[in-house]
Formats: sequence, C-alpha cells, structure tokens
Amino acid sequence: MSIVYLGLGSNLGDREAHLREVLSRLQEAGVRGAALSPLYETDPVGYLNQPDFLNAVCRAETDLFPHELLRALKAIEAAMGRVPSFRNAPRPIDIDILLFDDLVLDTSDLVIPHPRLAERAFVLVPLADLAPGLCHPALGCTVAELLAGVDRLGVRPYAAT
Ligand code: PH2
Ligand code: MG
Ligand code: MG
Repeated sequence: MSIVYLGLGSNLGDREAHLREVLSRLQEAGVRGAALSPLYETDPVGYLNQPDFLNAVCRAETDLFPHELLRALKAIEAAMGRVPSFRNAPRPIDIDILLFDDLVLDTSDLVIPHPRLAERAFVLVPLADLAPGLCHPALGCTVAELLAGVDRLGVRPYAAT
C-alpha cells in the first residue's frame, strides 16, 4: 500500500462541489481513505486571464502503481467534464500526483514529485496543513521548509459551505 498526496484545483462551475466529488470518485477507483485539506481560493498562476481557483490537497492510500493511478485520475478528470485544452487553461477539475510514498520518478508522461511543487504556494499551503513535516524525497527538505520559501500572497482561506 502506498500513501499519495494529490493536488486538486478547479476554476469552472461549482468549484467546491467538484473538489468534493473527487473524493467519492477516488474511492470507486481504488484510492482509499481520502482526506481533504482545507480549501483555498487562489489567484491563477501561469495563465492569468481566467477565474480564481479553488485548491486543496488530498491524502489517500492506494495499491495502484504510479502510472495506473495517473490513468485513473485522467479518467476522473474526463468523467467530470474536463476537455483537452491549452496548458494552464481553465478547467472544472485538475488532479495532480504531488507525492507517491518517497518515490522519485522521471518519465515522459509522469514526474514524481510534481515538478512545480516547490514553487507553488497554492499547493504548499494545503499540503502543509496535512503534512508539514513530510520530506520532499528529491529536495531533502520538509513541506514546511518549502512553504517558508514561497510568497503565499494570492492564497486565501476559503470558508467551505
Ligand atoms: N493550476 C495550473 C496553473 N495555474 N493556478 C492556481 N491558482 N491553481 C491551480 O490549480 C493552477 C494554477 C496548472 O495545473
Ligand atoms: Mg496542475
Ligand atoms: Mg494536471
């Protein structure tokens, strides 16, 4: 069994409902015990001319191999209405593998830990809520230490309904 941390983001439609729907869909896909961090409303990063995001991080357990998990997450994204578009485009749901045990993997279609994890406050803030002492297996420092190195302006607590 592996412990995985997933980054969730939504900026189209009912963003909060989309984040919560992921949890039940993960369960059906063999990703168990999903626990969701607090939610954050965040300014878009990368492509700026789009609605604000709702972001969160989910911790879960799975027996899937990394590429099996990737395939399952892509299927959930598609089932929830995500259509192929340009990089950083608005989307009803994005589910990224952030960490997979202490695995370091670099393949053409999957890089773990997530390559932009250390620079993204919208990922590090909710990840630090769940696991501040977790060690980044490639950088050798904790999530809390990574968070201390980024600007967290643009990441605002969201009052869940
Ligand atoms: N995801 C991106 C690009 N930019 N910005 C925010 N605030 N939240 C995201 O989830 C996000 C983003 C690419 O996946
Ligand atoms: Mg993403
Ligand atoms: Mg993605």
